[in-house]
Parts: sequence; C-alpha cells; structure tokens
Amino acid sequence: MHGDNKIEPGKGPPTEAILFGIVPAGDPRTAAEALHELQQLADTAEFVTAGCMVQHRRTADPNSYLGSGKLEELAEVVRLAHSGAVICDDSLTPNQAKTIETAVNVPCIDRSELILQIFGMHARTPQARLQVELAALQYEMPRLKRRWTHLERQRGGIGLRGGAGEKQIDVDRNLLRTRIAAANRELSRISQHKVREVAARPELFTIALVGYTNAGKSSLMNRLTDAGVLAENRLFSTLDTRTRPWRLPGGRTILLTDTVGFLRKLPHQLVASFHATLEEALHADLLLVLVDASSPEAATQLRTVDEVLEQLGAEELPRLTVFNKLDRVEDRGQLAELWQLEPRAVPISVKTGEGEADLLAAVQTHLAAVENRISILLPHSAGGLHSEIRARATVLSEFFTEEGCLMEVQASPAVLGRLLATGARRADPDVRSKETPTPPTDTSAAKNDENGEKR
Ligand SMILES: Nc1nc2c(ncn2[C@@H]2O[C@H](COP(=O)(O)OP(=O)(O)OP(=O)(O)O)[C@@H](O)[C@H]2O)c(=O)[nH]1
Ligand SMILES: [Mg+2]
Repeated sequence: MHGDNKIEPGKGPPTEAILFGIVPAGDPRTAAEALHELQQLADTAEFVTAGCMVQHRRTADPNSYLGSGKLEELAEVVRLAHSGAVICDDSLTPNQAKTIETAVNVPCIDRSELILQIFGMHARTPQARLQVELAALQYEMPRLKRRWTHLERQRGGIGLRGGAGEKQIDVDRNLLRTRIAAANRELSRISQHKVREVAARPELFTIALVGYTNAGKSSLMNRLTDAGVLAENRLFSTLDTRTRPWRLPGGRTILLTDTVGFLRKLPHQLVASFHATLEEALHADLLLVLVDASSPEAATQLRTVDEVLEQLGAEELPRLTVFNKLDRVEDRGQLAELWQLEPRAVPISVKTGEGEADLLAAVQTHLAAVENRISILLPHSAGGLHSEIRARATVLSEFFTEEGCLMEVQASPAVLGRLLATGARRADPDVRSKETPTPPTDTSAAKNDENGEKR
C-alpha cells in the first residue's frame, strides 16, 4: 500500500489519474464513454483524468481485477504519463487493490473510496459528517488511507502495514469499534430528533425531490422556492436534506424537500448510513423523481433510482416522474424510449422554465386525486382562520354570506379535521345558491363536487 503517498483532495496541485474498468465483451463504447461517470466523479474529487482504459471481460479477476497482461499495460501507461494515481470503476477487495498498487506503483483508489472522498468533501452539517465518517469506518477499514484528518487524529494511526504489530492492530480495531458505536448512537439520536421534527410539522403536503445525482433537483427547488441551495455541475452537490415552502398560485403552500442524489454502484455503507438523511424523503406524501433526460445514461439512472428507493422501503410512495433538461435533449429518439418506460412523465427544463406549468398541473391533479373536498362555512367569528385555510388547503370556490364565508376546499383529512375542530363548520351546499359568488381564485383546480364528499 502507498500510505506515504497520500492524496489529499484540495491540497496542492490536482493529481493526474488514469481511470480503468471492465466492460462486457462486445460493449461498443469507447473507454472514455464507458468511464464517463467515473470521470465526473474523479473531476468532482479534484483529480485530473489523464487517460481511460477498459478491459472487455465477463467478470473481474478475483486477485487483480484486470487480467495480468492488461495490468502490465496499465502500469506502462501510468509510467509514461507520470500519473499520480489510478482509479477503478468498481469496488475492489483489499487484495485486488494491493495487487494493482504493487503493479502500477501509485495509489489505487476504487469507486467506493472515491465516492466516500466526495461525500467527505461535501458534508456540511454534523449529521452529514457523522454519516460519512461512519460509512468510511465501516468501509473495508484496512484499505482506507486515512484521508479524513479528523479520523486520522482519533484513530491515532492504524497500521496494518509492516512493523505495526498484531497488538497494535487489535488496539486499533477496538478503537474503531468504539468509534463506530459512538457514531451510530449519535446518528440515531439525530435521526429520532428529525422524525419528531417531521411529525411536528403542520400538516402541509410534502413533496420530496429524488433522483440521480446532477439531475437538477436543487435547481428545481431553487426555481420553485427561494431556497438558495447550491446547484452545480458536479456530482453530489447536495448531501443534506433541506425543506422549503412552495407557494402555489392561489396561495396554498406545500413543502418541497431536496435530498442527496443517487448513484449507480453506491457503496452500500453509504446507502445505509444516509438513511437518516433520506428520512424526510421517506415521510413525503409524493416523490418527484427527477431524471436528466439529456443524459445518454438516463434509462440506467431511472433504474438505479427505482432500486435505491426499493432498498429504502419507499417503493410504495406515490411518484411523479419528471424528465428534466429538455433544452439539452438532442436525441429525440432517446426521449421517446424514456417515455416508453415512464409514459406519464412530465417533461420540463428548469433552465428555461419550459413545462413548469405542466408540472404544477400534474401536482394539482395528484392533490385532487388523493385529497378530500368539502364545503365549509367559516363564521365571521372565526375569520382569522381564513388565511390559514388558503395556505393549507386548495380553495376551489368561496362565497361571502351573512353567516360567514362559504368555501369549497380540498385538503387532506387531517387538515380538514383540524379546520372543523377549530371553528369552521360543514356547510349546507344549498346556502350557496342564495348568494352572489366571488370568482374562484384557483381555476386550474376548480372542479366542483356538489355533495362535498371524497371523490
Ligand atoms: N441545460 C440544463 N441544465 C440544467 C437544468 N437543470 C439543472 N441543470 C444543471 O445541472 C447541474 C446539476 O444541477 P443540480 O440542481 O445541482 O442537480 P442535483 O440533482 O441537485 O445534483 P446533486 O445535488 O449533485 O445530486 C447544474 O449545473 C444545473 O445548472 C436544465 O433544465 N437544463
Ligand atoms: Mg442537489
């Protein structure tokens, strides 16, 4: 191992790396195409890609990942290009990594380590930091080269290399177990706190933005709310969950939650430890699944999102799929193929605003399908509730009568129940015909249901 040859992101000039991986026999893509995502990851982790190499084979060699001839070729490329590292597209066993490092004589970083490194760089809140730390601790410890300085200090130098001695290894293992247990305890405390926070939230309809990393989730959140969330053309810009109000035309407020992006071959340690970050998403009333429709990998990314949601136990939550970056789609044929996978997807461009009205309409149609409608009378004495009703429910129509304001509203049973408990009364629908109507404020959702019952 090349522990002395440590690569610290953000320190010194960027390291030039050769990327490598295996692809199935007959895969027509060039090495650069097949490793495009790895290159984006490497770029986000502040490496410079000096070259890409793939071997066509069915499975990885159990000892050296690449076949021995290809490994020699990789070593030769590293030597000629004076590269400072090699980066593998898959997770490697400690043994495979060691064999490769011995052959190429520079540090070998695998996909999981690269992702952990990016998460380490982007983690901002105590929760995100703890989650990264936990994932790093759990991730095949002997192979981690201690890139997290805080870990380094606490671990006091774990030596599995020559000279460290058996006793030292035991001491270090115990230290690690203690750290893992402590991180787990702290995370579950934060997670319980979050669950309480979510439960205490006023019963506003909540939409979680989920999807592959770089799909445009934060950009959409910024467009619809005034969140000011960092959105950039790098992978995993967002690691923390953030919730902001989205005011619909007509005044109703629903909540939007922006979450960490998903990725193919995400280290399972991260999926597990980021469960808490995604906790809020799992409590959403609707998932907005964003797909970068301009990516040649869009269909694979859609599948990955399905798989991760399934792993998180969120496969039953209602979903609305959104094809984003329509302005960048060149291959209309690919878009048509995507539509075959998700015939009800709404196409939008967060950049140009195209499709935003359709997205709003799709959300409103969903609300209309899952919520209840009733007619209520808000007596003048409870007039203070008026603005609250407008914020929490969709007001389909309202009429001012001598007794108060007669409204037809659509909301969740919880919200309706609370309105009825705090001063609103169920109204006799006939009262309306005697009065002069004021025009409905939200015409797009105004579908009358005369008896005021659930549709
Ligand atoms: N051309 C184009 N670019 C877009 C569009 N929507 C988002 N982007 C860009 O795509 C990149 C990623 O956007 P983000 O909003 O950070 O994506 P994200 O899904 O939040 O990504 P992570 O937080 O990394 O998971 C940014 O550079 C955006 O400016 C769009 O409709 N068209
Ligand atoms: Mg984001």
